[in-house]
Amino acid sequence: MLDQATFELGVAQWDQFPTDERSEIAFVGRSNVGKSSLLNALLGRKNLAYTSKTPGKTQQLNFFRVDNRFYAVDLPGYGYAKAPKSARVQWAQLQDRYLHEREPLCGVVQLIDARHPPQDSDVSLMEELAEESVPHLLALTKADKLSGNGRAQTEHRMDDRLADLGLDRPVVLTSAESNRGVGEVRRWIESQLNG
Ligand SMILES: Nc1nc2c(ncn2[C@@H]2O[C@H](COP(=O)(O)OP(=O)(O)OP(=O)(O)O)[C@@H](O)[C@H]2O)c(=O)[nH]1
Ligand SMILES: [Mg+2]
Repeated sequence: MLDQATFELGVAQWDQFPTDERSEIAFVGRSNVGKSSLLNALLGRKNLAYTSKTPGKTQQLNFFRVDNRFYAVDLPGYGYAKAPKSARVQWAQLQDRYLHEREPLCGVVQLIDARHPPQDSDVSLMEELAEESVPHLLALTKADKLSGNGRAQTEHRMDDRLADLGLDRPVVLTSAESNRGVGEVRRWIESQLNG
């Protein structure tokens, strides 16, 4: 389960997506939230997806073929003010279209930094995903940076926010450093693939 992973291709525009109809699980979230790191942790690999301290590392939709069974798709982060505006607009449009129209997409893992309340851009993505029927998991990242109290607070805060929005979504506290929550996210992915 989630054993063999290889980089398949990077996609910068709509006509470059794979055509083999394997299921896809997408990883979305603000720039620097830890998408590429969580993906590596899930796949048990150190550096399959490139990570960086500097936001804006992932600049295209990167497809990783897992167990010859599905694609894990690492998306460029949103909310990164330093990238050229034209590039940001292009990523945003491609991400929107991908999340709304892509047939093989069978699950979206949305990452939010556990240390901060969800930002406006996080909430708008939550609302946008709610318009689609695609299953949606919230992964709160970098939980290793919080105390036990902080972790409990962040979970409550997310539950309250979801209740305000009238949404019911699974929430997992994760850390790519300590591997907290990684098994739980893996199981969620498995159940979307089997469902
Ligand atoms: N302490 C801690 N740091 C983390 C964790 N996950 C990621 N980081 C750090 O956060 C920074 C950004 O991680 P990335 O995985 O590159 O983030 P990303 O969301 O893919 O970023 P973009 O590709 O720029 O959108 C890196 O310095 C990581 O080492 C975590 O669970 N705990
Ligand atoms: Mg990345």
